[in-house]
Amino acid sequence: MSRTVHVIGAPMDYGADRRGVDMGPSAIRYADLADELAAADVDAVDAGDLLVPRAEERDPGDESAKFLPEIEDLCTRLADEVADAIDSGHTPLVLGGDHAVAIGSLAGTARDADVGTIWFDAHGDYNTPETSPSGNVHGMPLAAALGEGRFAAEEWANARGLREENIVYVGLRTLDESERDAIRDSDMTAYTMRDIDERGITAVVDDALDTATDGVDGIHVSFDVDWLDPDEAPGVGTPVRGGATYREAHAALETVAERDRADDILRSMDLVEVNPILDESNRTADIAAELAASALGKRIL
Ligand code: 5AB
Ligand code: MN
Ligand code: MN
Ligand code: MN
Repeated sequence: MSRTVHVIGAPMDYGADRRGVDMGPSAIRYADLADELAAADVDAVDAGDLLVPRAEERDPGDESAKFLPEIEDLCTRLADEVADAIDSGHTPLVLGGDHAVAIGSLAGTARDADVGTIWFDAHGDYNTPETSPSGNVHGMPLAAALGEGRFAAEEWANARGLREENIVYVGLRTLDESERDAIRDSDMTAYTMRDIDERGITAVVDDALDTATDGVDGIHVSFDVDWLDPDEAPGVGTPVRGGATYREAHAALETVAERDRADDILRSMDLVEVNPILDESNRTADIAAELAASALGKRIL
């Protein structure tokens, strides 16, 4: 039976300091996402973009978690749409927007199910309003989903069925001090770039899949394009050197697709942090569109 992918644009930049990431969904569609999905042999329904009021019309408010009420509004609607798509037997593909949109994706995908996640990112995204050095919520989505710190009181942000022991980072390469301690104290699993250097990307992702899928109904793949090396993907707001190569990124997601073919594990996915304003001729969006296809089963042969 063929898969139906439900594409949802979440053109939000409230969670990041840099304007432009709100144009991510357009850039990824412009990069022939539809053709890429067709090449992956899936049916795709494009549900269009969620409506997001311009950040210029709003006040950032609380400096420790900027635009949190606006983020709540968007993420609540996104969570409903993700949950509805899954109820209809579809696979939601959320196009960001900054990574704060994952609060909505996770809340939706883990509303009525036990869920694990693989977090492809240079960053840990595990700050709370109490620990964040920036107040930017795109550095907080995992803490929000797990109800850490002040997020305990933000029920909309908590992903009910998300299990900490099924959360796996792949390819971390920079953490804030407090994040490092919190990740060490948590039940999450973290593979850094160093693990990829030593063991190769497919072995690391295979282990990540074992952990993420253990005892759950399925997994959410959250893909922050700053996981890629900035030479490959320059269109991001928070670049960090030493990231995944073009082939490592494809191989990582092909490994996810291979497991999915065997065990039907892929429940939902984000592609976030594409900033076409900082990009070189839509290069980062091109890769993002291609990577969606790799995750959803596009094969060479
Ligand atoms: B991204 C930083 N840890 O909290 C913070 O791009 C960066 O979603 C967050 O991974 C990067 O501001 C968030 C310094
Ligand atoms: Mn991120
Ligand atoms: Mn990141
Ligand atoms: Mn970023």
